[in-house]
Amino acid sequence: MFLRIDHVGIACHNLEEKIEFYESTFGLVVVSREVNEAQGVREAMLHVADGEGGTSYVQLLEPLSPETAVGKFLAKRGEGVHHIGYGVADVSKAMAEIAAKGVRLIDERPRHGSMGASIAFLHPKDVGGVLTELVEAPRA
Ligand code: V0V
Ligand code: CO
Repeated sequence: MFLRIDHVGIACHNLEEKIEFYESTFGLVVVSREVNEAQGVREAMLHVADGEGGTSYVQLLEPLSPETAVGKFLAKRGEGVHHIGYGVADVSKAMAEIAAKGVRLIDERPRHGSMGASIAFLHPKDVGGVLTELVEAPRA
């Protein structure tokens, strides 16, 4: 079902500081910066590697306010890994297949994600405590 790990989402208080850390420590390069009002985040995608199944990134996430998903996460747990995003060929099809196995979908239909992707989240309580995102990259 999954083509690759598309990205690992990491919650942080200060996006610019974290970008600087990932650039200077690991030599990663920012390929996209966006504000996603619907998801309540300011985010950056840093390129990690290109594989057979596509490209993998680190996604750094700063909340737009304390009431957002990432804002609440930071208050409860502090900075760290927030979610795993898996690449899929068809997000609607993957949602239907996964829902049929009894895993709760947070999103009833796909949402707009980073760099033109279609995304959907699965509830962490049904995935062993891991917030899980499905990512369908736009057609090249
Ligand atoms: C919350 N919980 C988590 C979690 N966030 N567990 C694992 N990983 C996380 N990231 C746990 C939390 O500890 C609670 O467990 C329980 O879920 C309910 O959490 P809550 O703080 O009361 O918050 P809720 O229920 O209001 O919201 C939680 C959910 C929410 C997961 C439903 O964060 C959500 O809808 N997330 C999906 C959207 C999102 O995260 N967007 C930001 C990334 P206990 O304490 O009761 O045991 S946007 C993105 O990735 C983009 C744009 C992209 O990739 O392109
Ligand atoms: Co994400």
